[in-house]
Amino acid sequence: MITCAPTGAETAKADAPGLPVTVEELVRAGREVEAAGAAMIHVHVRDDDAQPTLDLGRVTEALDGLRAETTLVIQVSTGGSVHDSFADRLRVLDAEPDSCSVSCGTLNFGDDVFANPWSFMVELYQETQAREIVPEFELFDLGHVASLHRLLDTCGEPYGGQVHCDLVTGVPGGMPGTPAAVLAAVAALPVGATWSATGVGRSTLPVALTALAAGGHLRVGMEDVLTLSRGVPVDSNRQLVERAAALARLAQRPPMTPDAARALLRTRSATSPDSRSATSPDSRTAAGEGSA
Ligand code: KMH
Ligand code: ZN
Repeated sequence: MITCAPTGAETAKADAPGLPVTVEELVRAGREVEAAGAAMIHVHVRDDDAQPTLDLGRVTEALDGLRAETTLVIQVSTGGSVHDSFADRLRVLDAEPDSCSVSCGTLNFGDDVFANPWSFMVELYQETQAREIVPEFELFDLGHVASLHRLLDTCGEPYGGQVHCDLVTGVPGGMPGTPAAVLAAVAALPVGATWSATGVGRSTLPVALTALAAGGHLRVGMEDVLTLSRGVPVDSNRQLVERAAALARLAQRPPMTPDAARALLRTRSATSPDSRSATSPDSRTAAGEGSA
C-alpha cells in the first residue's frame, strides 16, 4: 500500500512550487498519484494564503473534491501544524474521513514541539472509535510504540479491528531514518499490526527499501521529502509515487489498489464481506506481507 502525503504543514509554496496548496491542486495531485499507484492520501490543507489551516470548511471541500475525482482512501491529518490547538485538531473528524492520523506521543519537531499528551491521544482515539474512522498510529519514536500499546490496552481495539501504524522516521527530534531504527520499531509493534514507513528528507530511500524488505507498506510525498536526489528538486508528488511504485514492483510487491487498501484497513467503506474475511488476522501469514 502506497500512501501519498502530498502537502504537509511545514513547507512554503515559495520553496516548492509543485506543492499542492489549493483544493484544485490537491485534487489534481490525488488523481495523478492514484494513477501512479497510490492507494491512500494523507491530507493537510492550506488557506487562501497557502498557510496551513484546519478550517473545517476547507478540509471538507478538499475531501469532497478527492472523493469526487479519485477512489483513494482518504486520511485526514489530525496533527496539523505544531501551532494548532487540540480543539481544532479534533474538529477535522467532522469531515468524516475514512482514516485519520493519531500521533502517539510528543516530540521535539525541529525547533518546535509537536504536542500529543496522553489525554489528547485518548480523546482523539476514542473519537475515532465512536465515529468509525480507522486510525493510523503515527510513531515518530520507539517510546511512541510503547504509548500505542498503552492506548490499545486502555481503550481497546480500533474501529474495524486492524491496528495500522506509520513509522515516521528522520524528523529532527524523532527516531532516525535508518534500517536499524525501523526494524527496532517493527519488532515492538503489537502482534498483527500492519505498518508503513516514511523517511523524512534523505532517509526516504533507505527507509522505503527497508520497509519493502521487511513486509511494510510505503508512505511518500512532498510532506516528507523535497528532493529526488542531492540538488534535484521534486516537481510533483507523482514523481515520488512513481518511484515508490517502481521500487515496490522491483521488490515483487506491486502497489495495492485503493479497494484492496480499504479491505486491509477495514475502513467503513470496505463493503465487501469477502474482502474483510480475506484480510482477517487469522488468514494472514504475517502482517504486511503481499502487496506494498
Ligand atoms: N505537521 C506535523 C506537526 C500528522 O499529520 O498527523 C504533524 C504531522 C502528523 O504531520
Ligand atoms: Zn501529516
